[in-house]
Amino acid sequence: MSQVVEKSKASRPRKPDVSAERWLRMYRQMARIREFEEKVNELYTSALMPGLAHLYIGQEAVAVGTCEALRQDDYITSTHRGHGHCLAKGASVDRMFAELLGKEAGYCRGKGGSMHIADPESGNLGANAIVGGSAGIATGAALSAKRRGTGQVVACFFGEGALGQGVLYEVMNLAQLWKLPVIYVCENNLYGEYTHYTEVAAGELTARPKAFGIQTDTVDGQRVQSVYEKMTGLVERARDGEGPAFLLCNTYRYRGHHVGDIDRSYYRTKEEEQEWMARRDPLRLLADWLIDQGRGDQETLAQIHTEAKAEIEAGADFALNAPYPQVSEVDRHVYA
Ligand SMILES: Cc1ncc(C[n+]2csc(CCOP(=O)(O)OP(=O)(O)O)c2C)c(N)n1
Repeated sequence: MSQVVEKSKASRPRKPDVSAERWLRMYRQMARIREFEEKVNELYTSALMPGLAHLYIGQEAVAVGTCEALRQDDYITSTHRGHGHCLAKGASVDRMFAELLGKEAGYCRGKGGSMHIADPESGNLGANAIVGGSAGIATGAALSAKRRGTGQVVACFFGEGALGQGVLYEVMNLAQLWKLPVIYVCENNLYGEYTHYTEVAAGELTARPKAFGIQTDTVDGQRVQSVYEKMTGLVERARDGEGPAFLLCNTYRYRGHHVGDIDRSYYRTKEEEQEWMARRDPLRLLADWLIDQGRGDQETLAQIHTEAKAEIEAGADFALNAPYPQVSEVDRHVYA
């Protein structure tokens, strides 16, 4: 048995050999998420969308780098800031917009909204409005995959704010004891609502999973290459039965905590925002690298953006023109 593990470790490539086509696909996915979120903001500010949304703009590389390293039948769990995770795992733009606009064609027939998008077909076990709430679901799914022997891996997304929730420590403990195939993907975008994380989290964030002996790594969450490469290794390791991992992704949300959080001057400066957007933009960083490496050119990248924008516009039009559910089914599919 140990020989098998040794062999798999030895043959595991340090860096995946990634084709230009694959990097361009990641660029496309990030562009789709960016355009989707811009459209959500537009719909909200035009009073066409009910409820609120927590935009993922700025963090695209984390969702895309993670989901690209997964198989179609692997699972993810998501958060209140979940549109990027859902799209990266394969959700349909049409059905997502329909859900956000309360239409029958939505993932929850229009009854869940932005924070309740689940898509079993693409392995998305659901967004979750409860901070830290998906950690138990992700770890349970990993236990199930292990017991069924399917080789599936689970990526559990959460913000650094979720490290204030006790459930994370309960599940990390069991995941390590039982060597479950789950990767805890912590997106540190510096703020939980309107508070810098250093005001509420004592010590190092990575000291927490390390205390359980969990394999822990930190990456630049603005570089999709780093997220993808690190995730690929962690996923292979989990699939080989070597247990859970924790990946801290350092990132930044460009916009407010939610679409209504416009004046942010009381908790962060404009200079800070501009610095991240100008120097640390995930799309820009990948574009520059692709061009530098001769794996893409301006024209191709511009074309990808145009196509992404057209797809998003068509999806929003579909949803705006789609029917609402019948009034008679107001309490159907509603469990609580
Ligand atoms: C259990 C729980 N407590 C409080 C909230 C209110 N709340 C919503 S989002 C949020 C901040 C979460 O910060 P973080 O986990 O870092 O994610 P981010 O919003 O930065 O993506 C809070 C406190 C909640 N939804 N659930």
